[in-house]
Amino acid sequence: MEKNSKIILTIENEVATILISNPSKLNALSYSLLQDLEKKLDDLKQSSAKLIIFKGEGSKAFVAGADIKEMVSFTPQQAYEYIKYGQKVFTKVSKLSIPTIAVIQGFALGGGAELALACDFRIVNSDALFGFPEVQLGIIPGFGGTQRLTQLIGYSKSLEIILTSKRLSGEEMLSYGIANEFVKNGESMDDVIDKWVSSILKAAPIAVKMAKQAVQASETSSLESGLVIELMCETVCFSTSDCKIGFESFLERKQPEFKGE
Ligand code: DAK
Repeated sequence: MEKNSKIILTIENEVATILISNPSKLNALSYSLLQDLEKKLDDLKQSSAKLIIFKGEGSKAFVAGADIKEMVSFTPQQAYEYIKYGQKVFTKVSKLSIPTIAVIQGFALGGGAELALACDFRIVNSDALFGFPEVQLGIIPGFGGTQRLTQLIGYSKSLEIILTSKRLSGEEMLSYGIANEFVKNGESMDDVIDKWVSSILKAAPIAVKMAKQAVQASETSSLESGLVIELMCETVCFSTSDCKIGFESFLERKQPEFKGE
């Protein structure tokens, strides 16, 4: 493990965990922390990980936003560069070829909410508090929040959350369609995560990547182009050994053991 790194990457049983570890500032994101995050994302490309979990250190916060102390003295030019860089890193998160899950306990505010939105799935507990305080600071969400939240839940609900700076509880995140799963009091977050992990790891790895790529194409393509991308992704799947294994296992009534090729 690197000394003084605030982004801790571990890989175990094909599952990578990225821990944002800046607890004295409720895991706030500084510029150097974003650089470290980008480096860890690049390292992951060479790894055997099939799924990535993003977590914040401690139970009080996932990430309480961009580091306000750092931003306070930014000139407009520095703000522009910082936003561009933050958008680039979060786009890297969203474009990872393998599935990503944000586990939210405590605050996910501003840049923290945006990091969670750059992930594919959000699992939250009853302590989760999600929101965009930016307009109360005289700014707007700058790391993709205005776009990703709107793509996820639609114009009016997204604008409501951004203009009112309301904090959504875990249960409300579920009802707004922001969370995929709400872990009730008394339920184990680890058990819920294990369930997600084991069902995704059971699937054919190349099919998982192709499915993610095809679904993502729907956000940026016309239906016509999206269907072409789906066709190409499906054709890739049909060329894999795992496709044969999947079909044969079904016909032989046994569990497939995929090889990832
Ligand atoms: N930045 C820096 N430090 C933070 C922080 C943050 N976002 N959030 C918390 N901390 C620090 C606090 O300053 C405090 O440090 P010390 O005073 O102990 O040194 C420590 O974490 C513990 O926080 P509190 O004492 O405040 O803890 P409480 O439980 O009382 O309150 C809180 C928790 C999350 C409600 C509160 O800390 C809070 O309101 N924090 C700020 C949340 C926030 O506004 N987040 C959004 C930040 S804006 C852009 C770039 C990016 C973006 C936009 C534009 N440009 C370059 C222009 C994105 C913007 C954001 O994310």
